Amino acid sequence: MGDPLRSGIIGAGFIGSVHAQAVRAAGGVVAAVADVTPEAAAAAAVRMGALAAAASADELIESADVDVVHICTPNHLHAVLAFKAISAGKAVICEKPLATTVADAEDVLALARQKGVVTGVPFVYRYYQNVREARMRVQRGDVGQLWVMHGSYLQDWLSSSADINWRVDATLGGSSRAFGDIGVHWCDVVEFVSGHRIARLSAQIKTAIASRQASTQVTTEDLATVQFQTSEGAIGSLVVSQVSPGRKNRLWFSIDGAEQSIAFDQEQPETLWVGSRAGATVVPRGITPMPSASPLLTPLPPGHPQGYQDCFNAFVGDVYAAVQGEAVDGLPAFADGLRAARITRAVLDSAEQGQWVDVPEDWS
Ligand code: SOE
Repeated sequence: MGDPLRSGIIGAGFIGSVHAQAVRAAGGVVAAVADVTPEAAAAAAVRMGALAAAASADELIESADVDVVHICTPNHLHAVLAFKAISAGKAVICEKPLATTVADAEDVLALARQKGVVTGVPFVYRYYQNVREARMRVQRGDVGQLWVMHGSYLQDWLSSSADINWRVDATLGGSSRAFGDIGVHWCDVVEFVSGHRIARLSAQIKTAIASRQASTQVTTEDLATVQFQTSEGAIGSLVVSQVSPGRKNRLWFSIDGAEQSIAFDQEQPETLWVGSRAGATVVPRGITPMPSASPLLTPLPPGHPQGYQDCFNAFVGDVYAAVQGEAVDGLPAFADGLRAARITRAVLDSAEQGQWVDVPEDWS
């Protein structure tokens, strides 16, 4: 084992702290934190247990003490900071969306490939052990020919007009909010499990709450519904909402095929539902041996619940393993960030034009 990797975290909100814990779980060191002001960074460094506070994001990126840059800022800064970090030769973990436009996401991915740096985008729902179990079962052929994939991703933290967040403002969050923030997670995990690609879609979007607190007219959507076709011949549908009272972080999907249906609920991740004509089984996490799976995916024995932070830890562990030259299966990287940007663009275009839209295929 070499020296521990040293991370620099830009942005010290809720998700920045999740990254800091994951860095430590991966055996790394939180070397520096940057935030909106040097004072905020100094306070965050204490709170997050970082070795130093950087005066600015630029200083952190240029620091010789930082190997991996974690971008945890509001969305409009993602691409510009990723560009700088890649140019400085750093490995980069960038929160989603990788960029608020497809063109920027393409440019950032192209530069990362040119410079040969390791990248990651935290589509962390891939790291639930039962998501890997579902993927293995689909790959093994248990589900048979896949016919339909359906589900939803529902939250309620923006369901009152008193709720406000920078994501609501398109200049900070990007032109899509509910779909760009959480709909892309659903698409990523369902494509990951099924192996299918969303090829065409028809979407509608709605801003349920037109003004929030003193904020002027809200332009970003609270709701999206999407129906789609995959390039492998299945069909599907998805409901996305950040205004569904009582739904906290309910990502749920079902993939139904000729032999079985298989369903996963992010809020009940210890079990996987597997149905057939003969009956249904609730499969506990961790009972199927998966010899090739990384130990990061199985942090604790069955019956000791795996949670969101565990998934994040496993994701960062995979990025750090890749930086150290290990081959990693299923790591969500900048190509997946570009894929999400393209699907988001297609959703907005379809909703605006009132027609079906193709999603560009390339996601290699
Ligand atoms: C807020 O909607 C949020 O924190 C997202 O940004 C995350 O990606 C999602 O995992 C949980 O909800």
